[in-house]
Amino acid sequence: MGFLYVPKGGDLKEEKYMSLALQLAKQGSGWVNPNPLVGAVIVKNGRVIGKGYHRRYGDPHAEREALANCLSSPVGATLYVTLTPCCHQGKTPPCTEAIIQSGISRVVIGSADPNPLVGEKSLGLLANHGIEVVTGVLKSACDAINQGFFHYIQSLTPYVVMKYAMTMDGKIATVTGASKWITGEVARTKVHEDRQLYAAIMVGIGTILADDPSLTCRLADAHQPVRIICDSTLKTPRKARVVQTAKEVPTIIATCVTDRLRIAPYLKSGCQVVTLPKTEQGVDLNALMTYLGERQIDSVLLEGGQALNGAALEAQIVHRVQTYIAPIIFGGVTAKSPIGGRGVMLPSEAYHLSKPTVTRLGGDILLESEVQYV
Ligand code: AOF
Ligand code: ZN
Repeated sequence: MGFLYVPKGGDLKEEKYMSLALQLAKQGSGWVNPNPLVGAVIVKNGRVIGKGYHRRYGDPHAEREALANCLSSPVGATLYVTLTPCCHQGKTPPCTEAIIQSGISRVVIGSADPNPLVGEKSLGLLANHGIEVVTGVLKSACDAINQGFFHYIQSLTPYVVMKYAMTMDGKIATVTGASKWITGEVARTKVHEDRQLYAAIMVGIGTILADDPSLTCRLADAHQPVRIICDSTLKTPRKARVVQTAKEVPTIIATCVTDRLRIAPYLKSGCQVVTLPKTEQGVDLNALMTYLGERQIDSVLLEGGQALNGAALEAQIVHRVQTYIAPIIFGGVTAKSPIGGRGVMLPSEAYHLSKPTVTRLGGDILLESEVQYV
């Protein structure tokens, strides 16, 4: 039996169940990294008999959860799953094995899993056992929730989202450096909610010195991302909030300093310090991304100021930009704009961004787009 490829605008019934699987998948947000978000629904005779999702890193996969939750026998049922079921032995046994053993006769898939251990192998395995396989149902929506995973599993470096809030005249602070607040409450709440979706939040030393932020997600029961501070000359004050709370929330200081005596007090406070090569702009950000990838940090929310944002774009580590725009104007020649660095010389040399989306958040606007490096 072969695979069927469902083009855009497919079967509405199939999409309804996939949509339910997608909603389930999202419930794992923030807890599954560096694994993908995955949801599964088992349907028999037009009734949902089992639901499941990947809850936490290391926990059973969505398919096994859905099978374990089945209210009646899954023999002859259809499994709707947002990502290709795995066929490898990871922290958990292969899902294809569980599916084959369960007697499920049809598997409907959303996204393809780019994990080299999975790929299309699972499709063949299922088909060889007489299971009908359909792929690509609600593919774009299923892909959208795992952009970070797709990038990480192929490059083994984190997916980086650069986020900043600016006025309508493109300023991130006034001429005095004051920046609280630019956007309104609705947008700021979204930023807090979003923080828990990432494995890490990253800022530069400039932000630590100017704002002394705590960089936590203040929602109840939220997953706390690792905090990363790019501080090439190790100027982070020992009294900074991030240092004071380093025993509660993991904190990595990325520096170019090698002097153990200077590093020791930070280690004592509970910070982790990584010494990396230096570039013209400070810490070598590509080396930092490789290091973070090795530590299984699959996604980073870059909440940098002008300097770090500029360096990050120049190092080509940024994959997506989130620009919050507030309908206010600061003016002032020296008031900062979001991206520093050298900048480009000609409009034709601009960084290009694609697939923009616009969301209204209270009185503000969120413009998001993917960076295209040439
Ligand atoms: C699935 N269903 O719910 C998830 C999948 O180390 P493990 O065992 O957790 O395996 C991780 C890999 O399995 C991950 O990189 C991705 O390819 C796949 N995740 N697959 O069938 C799931 N979370
Ligand atoms: Zn699996």
